[in-house]
Amino acid sequence: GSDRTLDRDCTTLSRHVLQQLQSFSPEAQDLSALMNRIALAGKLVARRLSHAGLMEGVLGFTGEVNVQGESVKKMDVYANDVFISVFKQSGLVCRLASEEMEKPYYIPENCPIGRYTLLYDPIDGSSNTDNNLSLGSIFSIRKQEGDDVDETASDLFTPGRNQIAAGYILYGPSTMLVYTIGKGVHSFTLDPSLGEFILTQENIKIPDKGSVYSVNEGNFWQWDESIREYVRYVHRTEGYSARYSGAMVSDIHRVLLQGGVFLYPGTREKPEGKLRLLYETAPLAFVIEQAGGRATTGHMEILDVVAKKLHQRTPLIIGSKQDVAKVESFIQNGH
Ligand code: P6P
Repeated sequence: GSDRTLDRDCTTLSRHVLQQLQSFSPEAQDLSALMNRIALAGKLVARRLSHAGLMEGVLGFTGEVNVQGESVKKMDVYANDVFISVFKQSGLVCRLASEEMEKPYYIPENCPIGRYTLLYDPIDGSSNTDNNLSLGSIFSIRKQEGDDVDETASDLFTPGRNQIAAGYILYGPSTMLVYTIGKGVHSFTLDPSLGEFILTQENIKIPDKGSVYSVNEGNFWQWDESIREYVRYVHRTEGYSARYSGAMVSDIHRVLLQGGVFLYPGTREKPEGKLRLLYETAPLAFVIEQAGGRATTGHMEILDVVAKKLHQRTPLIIGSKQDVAKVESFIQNGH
């Protein structure tokens, strides 16, 4: 009846977090407030993206190159600043680390009491901005250990299992937010008329096996032979489809819902691959593991990898248990 849908429409993200934790402890309130801030950042980015083609200065490049040597799009800069502004007022976060910043951004008024660190990729797949294709933001929240007075952020160099929250925002035909705080994976859809993310699906479970493999086959000759052998295997095996969008948030969201596997393997030129551990592969691994899937470098679980540098890369094989195991079997036994 209407009260059920009304109840669902009132299941906002912040309320859902408190429901998940069945607690109103200070930590639970913190987490609820943090997720509410992520939602606000997502709304601000979504709004900008929906006007991208209509406003001056949104599309295209800034003419700069970021710390990764990649040309910076105006949307990258805008989205990066959105997260900083949103978390500045939060009082909760002392540091923000992102793909767009060489060093973490410290919020002095929140430090050192700021109990949390936000690690994020503000716009993942920014090459899709100018052609109106889907893209995403990826976030990871960790507790701050110690007061990091030397600003080395070395307390971040611990396994991804230490994340307390992680997820992504998918800017697609609708804007969705998918998150976990270690109690399953839940999705919310932005209702622009309400300006709220409304609960769409609780406790999402990834199928144990899927029919989609998602990898950039343009890199075929850059890969190890074992990855080429895996791709030859799916080419000759009935029932596999290739899907690759250029924005892994979209590709991994599809894998979460339909099953299958997304890969970004190492290449000759980049043996550790292209994706970043702390704010890309680790948060996505947390989500997929919580949904019953797996995420590995090919040799170890992503969530066990300990970063030595802020922008450390890892190869990524992520998705349904059986599909990830199939890729591993080629890497580990060469068949
Ligand atoms: P390639 C986007 O830049 C990104 O980080 C992922 O979202 C995407 O899957 C991948 O890189 C695309 O990289 O080398 O396949 O074009």
